[in-house]
Order: sequence, then structure tokens, then C-alpha cells
Amino acid sequence: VFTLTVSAQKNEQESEKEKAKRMQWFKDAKLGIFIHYGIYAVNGIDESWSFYNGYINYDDYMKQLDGFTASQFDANEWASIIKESGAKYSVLTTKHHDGVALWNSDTDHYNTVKNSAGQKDIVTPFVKALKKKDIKVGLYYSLIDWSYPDYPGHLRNEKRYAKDEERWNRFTDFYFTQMTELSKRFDPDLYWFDGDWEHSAEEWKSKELRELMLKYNKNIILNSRLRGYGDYDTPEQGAPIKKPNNPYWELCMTMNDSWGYQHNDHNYKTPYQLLRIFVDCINMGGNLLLDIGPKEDGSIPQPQLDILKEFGRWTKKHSEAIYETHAGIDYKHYNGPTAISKDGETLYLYLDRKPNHKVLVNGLDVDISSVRVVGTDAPLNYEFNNNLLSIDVKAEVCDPAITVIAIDLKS
Ligand code: FHN
Repeated sequence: VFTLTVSAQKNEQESEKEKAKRMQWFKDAKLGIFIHYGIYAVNGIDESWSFYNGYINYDDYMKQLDGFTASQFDANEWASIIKESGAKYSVLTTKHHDGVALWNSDTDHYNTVKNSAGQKDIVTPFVKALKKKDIKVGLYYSLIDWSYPDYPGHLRNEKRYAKDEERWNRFTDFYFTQMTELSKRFDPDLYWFDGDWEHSAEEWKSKELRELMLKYNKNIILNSRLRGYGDYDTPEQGAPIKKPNNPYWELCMTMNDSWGYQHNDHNYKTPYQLLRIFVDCINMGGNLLLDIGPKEDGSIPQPQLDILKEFGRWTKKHSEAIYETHAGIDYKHYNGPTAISKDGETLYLYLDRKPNHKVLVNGLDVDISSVRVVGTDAPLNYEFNNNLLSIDVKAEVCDPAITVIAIDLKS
């Protein structure tokens, strides 16, 4: 049996075993869909950063509220598309750094219901639709709020780190209120914080926030962008992918070069490239959180739909080699990504290209019962001598993207 040691992070409140239990669905999920949806889709420009970096002035940026209709937004359709892709969870930007909430917040601040042309609440139907389809609900929330008057240095050329305790406390009260609303109204499975770099854990009151979120849902999962008070790491795209030390992690990644919808960005990775990255995450025991950026009207751009469709085809065919698997074996045994089934009885090899030679795995000290192609169950001819496994993989049994070979052990 291939064994694997998963050591959970130490946590004062709960044992490693309890944490492992709370994190189980996340660990097993492997694929999530990230959604950057907001008023920035109206002009098709960078989410929040476009005014922060001076590409557009703040007032013009906020004028996008007048163009944000969400007229084609259909949460059930989104949920179906997400489900079909094979994703087990989805994370929606309920509020990006621009401060515009996508739900009808009672706080005195921008939201799409009170302030946008379409007057739509996006979060309520989104959460409902996901829950109906048994997809775990993740809510992204930006700690930074470059629109909130009490957020230091938001727009008034004040010093960004200027200390003013009274104002800061007003801001943290405000953001705790919004977080409480999200918990009470939506009871999500996961929170995805962002923007923690502007302040310390103490300033964000991360510890108190964590406690508050756990009070509303003792099974809630928090990402790591809370300055040390999260459960799992969220490295951002970049090559090569570096496996974090935390056993719980997810790589977040764009399909093109933008998180939100940008009409000028046609620089899409191919489905094959994205699947290859997905497989790298699986190999390292992590998840992929693949991002889409819907248009202002709520429709998902065609190239993004095409990618999700190909993910759906591939994940459906290879589900046994994806969900609930553990990280694979060392590259010194097999020169490519691998994964191990939950029961430790099957080793999966992901084949990058149609091989023009035998597939070799060395140093396997096990008894093999069969070698087959996942999704077809075509048995493969192999030789296994002196711990060296040599598999004959004919082109006709290969998947158009990534082929998966299962090596079943004798139990
Ligand atoms: O600034 C944001 C960015 O716009 C985007 O939301 C990404 C997604 O991970 N997070 C921030 C940068 O780390």
C-alpha cells in the first residue's frame, strides 16, 4: 500500500484530527471555480486596480455602476456550468478592493442592489443555486476597501498607513458587520480573504474575525490571507508551481491574463495547458481554483465556457484519478505527475503526451494486479521485473488531452 503522511497544521483550539475532519471536503475537492464579477466588467478593465493605478480616475471607475445591469445573470445556469466542469466548490467575489458589495448589505456603503443600474443582488441567488446543486459555497471578501471613507488613505491622498485609531475602529466595525451579514445570510462553507498585505493581523483583528466566523459556522474554512489565521494556503499563479508547506492548499489561476472580464484580453491558455496545471496540483496534493470573469450582463465569455466544457469532459472520464486522491510519488520513480487513490491501492500516472516509447516506473516495491487506462478500462500489457515496470501504451487508447494509467496493487 502506498502510504502518505498528512500532518495538519497545529491549532490551539482543535486537534490535528479535528482539523483534518473539518478540511476533508476541501482536501478531496481538487477543483474549484473562482469568479471575479463586479462593476469592472462594464468597461472591461482591471478589477479595482485600474483606479488605484491611475488608469482611470475614481469617479469614472465608479460610473460603471450605471452600466452594471447583470441583465443576463442566471445563477442556476452558472451553477450548472460549474457542476458540469467537475468543480466541487466555487468562490465568488462578494466585494473586491473597490468596495462594491454584490449583496444588499445594510451597511451604508456601495452595493449593486442600491447603487447599480440593474439593482441586482448577485450573492443570494448564487449561494442558493450552488447549494441546490451540492456545490460548496466560497465567498471572496477583500479586507482592503479603497472606497470606504474610514479606510486609511483610500482616495484622499492621505498617507496609506496613517494612524487614526478612531477611524480605523470605525472601519473594522464596518467590515465585521459585513462579514456577520455574509455569515448570517449565506452560511457559506469557505471564506476567501484577500488584500491582507496592507495591514497587520493585529490591525485587521484577524484572530477576532476568525473566532467570529467559527462562531457562526464551526465547520467554516478560511483561506490563509488573514495573516496567520487561515486554514489553507492560496498561492497565486506563477511558474513553476511551488507546493506550500501547508498540507491544505489551492493554486488560484486565471484562464487568460485577467481575473475579471477584459474585452481586450484574448491571451487564453489552452485547455490542455490548464489541465496540465490541474494535474500538477493533484500530483502535489492540492486543488486548482480556476478563475472565470463574467461579462457585465452576467454571461460567461465563450472561450471560458469552452475551457470549462473540456474540463468537464476530462474530469468526468477520469474522476477516480482526481477526487479524494492523495499526492503522488516522487519524480525519481516516474518522470511525470502521479496520484494515489484514497485507499492506497492504486497509483495513477498522468501521461503528458502520447508516448512514443514504453512508459517506465522504477523502484516500485509492490505486487501489481493490473494496469489499465482510466475511463476506458482497456487493460494494458506490461512487464514488471526487478521493481521496474514497463507499460506498453498504444496511441489508440490515449486521451486527446491527458491520458491516465491506473496501476492496481494486489491487496
Ligand atoms: O488584487 C487582487 C487581484 O485583483 C485578484 O483578486 C487576486 C486573486 O487572487 N487577488 C489579489 C492579488 O493577490
